[in-house]
Amino acid sequence: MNERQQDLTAMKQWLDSAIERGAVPVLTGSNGDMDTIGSAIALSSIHPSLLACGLHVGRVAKRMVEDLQAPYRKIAAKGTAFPEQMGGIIIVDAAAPDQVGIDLPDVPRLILDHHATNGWEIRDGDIMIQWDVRATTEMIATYMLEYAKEALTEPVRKMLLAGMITDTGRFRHANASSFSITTKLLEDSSIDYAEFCEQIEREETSPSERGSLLRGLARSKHHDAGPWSLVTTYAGTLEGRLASMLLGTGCDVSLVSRHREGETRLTARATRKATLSGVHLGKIMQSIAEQHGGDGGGHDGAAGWTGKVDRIRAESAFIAQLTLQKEVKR
Ligand SMILES: [Mn+2]
Repeated sequence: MNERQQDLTAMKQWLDSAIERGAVPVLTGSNGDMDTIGSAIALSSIHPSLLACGLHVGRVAKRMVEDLQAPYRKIAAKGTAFPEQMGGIIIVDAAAPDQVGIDLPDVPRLILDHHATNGWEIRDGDIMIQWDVRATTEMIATYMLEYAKEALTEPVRKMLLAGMITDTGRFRHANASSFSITTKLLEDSSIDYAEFCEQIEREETSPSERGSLLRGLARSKHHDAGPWSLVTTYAGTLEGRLASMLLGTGCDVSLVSRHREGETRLTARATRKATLSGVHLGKIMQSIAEQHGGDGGGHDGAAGWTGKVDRIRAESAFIAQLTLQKEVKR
């Protein structure tokens, strides 16, 4: 048995015994992106004791949940009333406890994640499955194709596909295994892939958000950070989308910062060429957290940090860390 199959077996055993003990909430990461929401909803379809829930549902995920009438419960940050008889809790696509945004009840945990860095502490009865894949929905789909094929209805397949499509940036950052799982999800279904992609992309930008994106673009600046070319700007909203747009200028790395109510947030993106040449944004954000406090981490090509220092200091810390990343000749 290879390592992944061992993980799937361990996951099956954890799930079976947790379900036997009682209700099992499936918690999403607090960013509420399509990958975390899609993962939770798809996994919850396996058994009635599982319930997808979380603090926040992002824009794309919100529309998908509405369109597909998917069961998902929004919970509050404080005073969540969990079921009395709980068999355990599952956390999907969150790199650390604080990325869930609520105080976790003291029950066994199953942590499913694909982030390169993570801040989870594994206690007795907990298991963590962390794969180097492009989306958490890829992990859930792999599990379901093996152990819960009957639950792979068309809406569930769409939830899984949507997570894959968004986390791979419409397959621009895909790899062989994400293509393979995508193919398996499309097979034996009547999903029209192109139409489904359009449905996801019909993400509307309000006039005020468009204004914010345009101002962010107008404020952007180029820096040389050691061997890397960097474009930075600041914006009040849609930082991830702005950071991706900035990569279109041909730089290696983009950084969007935002300051609100005493808190600074950094959002960075790197090209595939840059990550293959040695840039790891998740590690950069982690070092910023070590030096300046706050929380940081993520993937090699997409990562974030949140903390209390002002925007300019946070930006300088990022530039300093990026400058230290050595270029690997390929
Ligand atoms: Mn993800």
